[in-house]
Amino acid sequence: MIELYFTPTPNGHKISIMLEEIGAVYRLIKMDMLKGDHLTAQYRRINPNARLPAIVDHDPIGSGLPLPVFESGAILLYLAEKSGQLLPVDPRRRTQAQQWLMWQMASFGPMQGQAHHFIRYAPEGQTYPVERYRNETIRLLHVLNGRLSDEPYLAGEYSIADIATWPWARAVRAIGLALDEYPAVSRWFETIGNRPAVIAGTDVKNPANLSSARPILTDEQWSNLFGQNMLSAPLR
Ligand SMILES: N[C@@H](CCC(=O)N[C@@H](CS)C(=O)NCC(=O)O)C(=O)O
Repeated sequence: MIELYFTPTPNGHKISIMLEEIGAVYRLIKMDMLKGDHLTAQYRRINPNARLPAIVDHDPIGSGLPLPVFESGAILLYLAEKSGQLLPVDPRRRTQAQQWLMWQMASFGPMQGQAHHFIRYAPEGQTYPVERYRNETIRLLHVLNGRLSDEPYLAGEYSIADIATWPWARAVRAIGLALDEYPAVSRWFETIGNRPAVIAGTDVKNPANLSSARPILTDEQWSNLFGQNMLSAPLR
């Protein structure tokens, strides 16, 4: 059995989709970031970086003690290796899947994540970071559209690279961008969105908030999301 420490964000949905795709037996543990569930000493033993998602596999690859895994890209690679699914066998395709997974983890997710932060959460009026990260997200959507104009999926066949990227493509609407302007992305987005495992991993069990409205947070909620000064505290 796998425990999934989860919040319904793009990074969380990568893993709920993957677990549904491979037919894993899992228990979803809902974490409330606004309450600081991810900052507790108990959770930081699973993910010392105090971010979501993370998993604990109680029947791990290679047997032995329960295995915690954090970083959504590492979790996808782990589950692909364990299940023997969704990472191409062909070495060229496998490298492409890993390459696009790293692209999502290093660029499409983090740059867009900063765009969400400055557009929806940070004090208003900061035009430089808003433009910087929105433009970078637009540039990355063009990169994605180029790749998907040449191939049906990022590694030619459906893989963990698509699972990592799809929830972030879905999230662009919350920062005022539309996929219609990227025809190859739109085609790919719709095809993947119709997969039963993707529907089960997202809208049915764990709906995301894709609204572009600015959330109103209390000081405590803000501190739990962005303050993070307790990270310097020792584990108890
Ligand atoms: N690179 C990490 C990013 C994880 C991440 O930033 N998760 C967000 C939720 S999507 C989070 O935990 N935010 C809480 C915070 O920043 O305190 C991954 O892909 O797992």
